[in-house]
Amino acid sequence: AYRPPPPRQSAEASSSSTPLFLPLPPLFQPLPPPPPYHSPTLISTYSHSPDRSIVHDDTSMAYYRPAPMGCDLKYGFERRIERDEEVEEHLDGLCEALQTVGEGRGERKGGVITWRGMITRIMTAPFEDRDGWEMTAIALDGSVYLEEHDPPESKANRRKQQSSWALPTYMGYAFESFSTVSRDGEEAESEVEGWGGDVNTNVQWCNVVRSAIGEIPLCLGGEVDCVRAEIGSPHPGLERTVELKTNKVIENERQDAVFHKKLLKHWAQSWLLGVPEIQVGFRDDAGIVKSQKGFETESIPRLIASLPHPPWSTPPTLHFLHAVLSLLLTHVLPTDPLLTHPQNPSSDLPPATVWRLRFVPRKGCELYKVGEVG
Ligand code: 0WD
Ligand code: CA
Repeated sequence: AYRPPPPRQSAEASSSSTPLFLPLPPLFQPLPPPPPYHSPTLISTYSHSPDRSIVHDDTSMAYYRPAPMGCDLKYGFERRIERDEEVEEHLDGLCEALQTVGEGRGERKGGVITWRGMITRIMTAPFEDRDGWEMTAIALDGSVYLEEHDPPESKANRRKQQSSWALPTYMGYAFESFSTVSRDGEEAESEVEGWGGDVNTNVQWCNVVRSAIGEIPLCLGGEVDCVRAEIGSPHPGLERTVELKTNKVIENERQDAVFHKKLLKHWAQSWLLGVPEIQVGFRDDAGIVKSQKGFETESIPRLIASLPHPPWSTPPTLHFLHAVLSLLLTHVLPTDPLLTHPQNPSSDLPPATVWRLRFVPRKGCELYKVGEVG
């Protein structure tokens, strides 16, 4: 049986409540049929420009065009421009997008509004045995808003590792550049075949969808890499979106097993937003693309199930996602200041309660109050 963890000795301890605990579901035993994930409906898109400003259109949408075999993913490394990660954007872009969509066409009340990446983390948690995470949840206007919580220690750790990760991370972006043509369609002037233009990680194209897990409404925003459509044509719909990934070339069984494990995150990420196709570029240590392979998002779980020792399956991920979101709706939603004080003019609303959702690998999720804002 599970015993609650000892009280935390953090700065938050004084204002925090006793954690509620949700254990992981069994991973390799039969489970009842999981709650279905409803196929997502597109409700809005927006674009981050090179200076990170937001425009509510498809300016930053890119068109898929296979990268030339043998392209060098180190190309342009010195010229890269990186988003300033010190700027915490919270759910700004997503909330702005929801304000621009008409009444009734946005989120459904009584659900969760967040980045797709947060839901990917919750879903894949049952099979995650290394990296924990923390998120912040706040109820407002009938929905639970969920965002990443980056504790100072993890931020410091990441900064330490950043220089050693700079090149491999860059190679992912370079593969995107080699695999796409930008909106204006002009092939970037370059001495290298297929280059779609220098990397600027400020530039992103985001799609906002409405969906549900079982009866729980979800509203998700996520970055989409590109679409399969004629250059210059409008958004062809989620059915023609493509996710791009890079991976080291697979030369032995161990690397094959690592890739199959990684496919869980790739599958969940694309599945959540309704992206049907994942193109993986396999590179050598020097960053040269040696092969490419396309995966149909929908068939990845079958591919995994056909392995002699499947490293993951979907039922635990869907059960756990539903359980975590139910926990949020049960405990966080009733602390909505608009719900408890509906007649208050918005100017003097009582403060909103801030909750923390914390995942401990191999154990489960804790939910506890950390304070108030507003
Ligand atoms: O501030 C933060 N810590 C976060 C910001 C965490 C997660 C997301 N974001 C922002 C992103 O910048 C984006 O505007 O939220 C928006 C939507 O993100 P998402 O689609 O939910 O993110 P995720 O599914 O985790 O990642 C999608 C892509 C990544 O591509 P790969 O192929 O590696 O999965 O978004 C990019 C990255 O290219 N990305 C980020 N870009 C800048 N800052 C970040 C980040 N922190 N996280 C992912
Ligand atoms: Ca990608």
